Amino acid sequence: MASTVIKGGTVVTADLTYEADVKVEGGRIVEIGKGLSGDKVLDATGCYVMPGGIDPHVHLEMPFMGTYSADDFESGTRAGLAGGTTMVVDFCLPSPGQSLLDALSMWHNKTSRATADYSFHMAITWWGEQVFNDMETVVRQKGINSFKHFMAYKGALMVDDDEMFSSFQRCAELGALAMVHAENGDVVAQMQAKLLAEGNTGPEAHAYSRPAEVEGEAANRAIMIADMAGVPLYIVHLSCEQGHEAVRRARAKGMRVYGEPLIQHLTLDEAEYAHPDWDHAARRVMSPPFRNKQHQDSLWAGLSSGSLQVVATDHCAFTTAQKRTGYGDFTKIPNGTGGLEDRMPMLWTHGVATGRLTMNEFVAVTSTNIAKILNIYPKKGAILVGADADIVVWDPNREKTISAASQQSSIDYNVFEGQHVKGLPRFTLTRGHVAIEESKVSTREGHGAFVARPPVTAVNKALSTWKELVAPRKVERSGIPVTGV
Ligand code: DUC
Ligand code: ZN
Ligand code: ZN
Ligand code: ZN
Repeated sequence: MASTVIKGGTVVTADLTYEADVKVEGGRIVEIGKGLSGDKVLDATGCYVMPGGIDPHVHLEMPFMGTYSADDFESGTRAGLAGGTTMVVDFCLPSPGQSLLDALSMWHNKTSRATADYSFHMAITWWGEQVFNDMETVVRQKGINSFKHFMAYKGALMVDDDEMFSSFQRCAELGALAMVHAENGDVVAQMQAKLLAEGNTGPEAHAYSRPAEVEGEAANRAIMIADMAGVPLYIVHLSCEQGHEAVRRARAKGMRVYGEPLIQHLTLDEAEYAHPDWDHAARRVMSPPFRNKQHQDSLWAGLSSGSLQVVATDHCAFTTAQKRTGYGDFTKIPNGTGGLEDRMPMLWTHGVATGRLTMNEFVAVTSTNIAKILNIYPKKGAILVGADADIVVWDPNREKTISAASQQSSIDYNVFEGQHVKGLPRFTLTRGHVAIEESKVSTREGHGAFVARPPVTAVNKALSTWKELVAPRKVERSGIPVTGV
């Protein structure tokens, strides 16, 4: 079997920085040390050799708001690789009444051209005995250990508290992680109606309809419900101070609660929606919306202090033509922005180069932390002998200006257009295959494989002792209350 040696670089992991060569064979790391030789040599002089990024939050070819997100598993994973991301986790969304297993085979059918590894979270979009039963099969036989719940998108994907509590308890029994999109969908729906009635039809009204309080309330509610169910909770696209505070408080009490900011919320703000060009503003419509600097500072602080663990993208790209279907009614603008190619260069530029994050923290929040949370460490997220050779050779001096004209994503714009980034992959390897070499893209369609994730055993027990206390606390009484005393 031919071997490849990544030579002369500095290995950077979530906890160590050291000089070493890394030898890859058969898709795995087989040796780490000085002076290694192999059939092929990749020059990593001046570069950092890091675990490939994992983006745990993407929507590829997803049916949503009357259309499909524009990047599929081919263009999406290719965009990821170009930016140093070697694995993505997509969301399988059953339609109401559909079995989880049916939906899962539909999702697997989309992946034949994936160029990098992928996995799925399962969404709970309705509740019933079949869902309850399917969840066990999904965890025990299908390699999926996480279930996402939409607290927003009323009348479509949203579940209510009753359904969410049932599902959370089932997750706890099965050793699965509960995930939430935390926004109060009832409040959003009222605000949308009110804004439209007052003649606010433009994309700025999208942001007005989803203030930070809507997210903070839902995050707090989900955390309390997760605690009562005894399940670890992961809050996707956490965008505001209120949500972050809720996570911080829960963690301080001993709960396993995780928060995932997006690179978009860290680097773009609400002023985008005030842009005079309708297209410009609509292209940035996503949920939750971009926020102000106070929220951004809170998210950055969470990443450096460890109260927030993961940076993702929620990559859900729509073309300008798709966005325009919402002209005249902001509630019909397909929600979503891209970011797969730009997450790591933007985070490096705005995080590491500015001193907000160390290189090791960069690796932790782009790869290692989520590999641990999703129970795929150290197959993924590690530079260790035996780990998959998903590696990015990061050149801190390579620079570019982000532009739709040169991106991999199939949409016609980029929300980071014009941003200058310094810090880019020199090479990206997906299980040993060199998919990116400087600007040359040599991805292989179909190379990507499904990554199965075994159940986890962690539970939240900090506050949820109520379950054990119910029986012994029952008070026996005789007689019936007398009224009118
Ligand atoms: N938010 C988005 O902006 N797009 C996809 C789904 C979501 O929650
Ligand atoms: Zn969401
Ligand atoms: Zn513009
Ligand atoms: Zn999403």
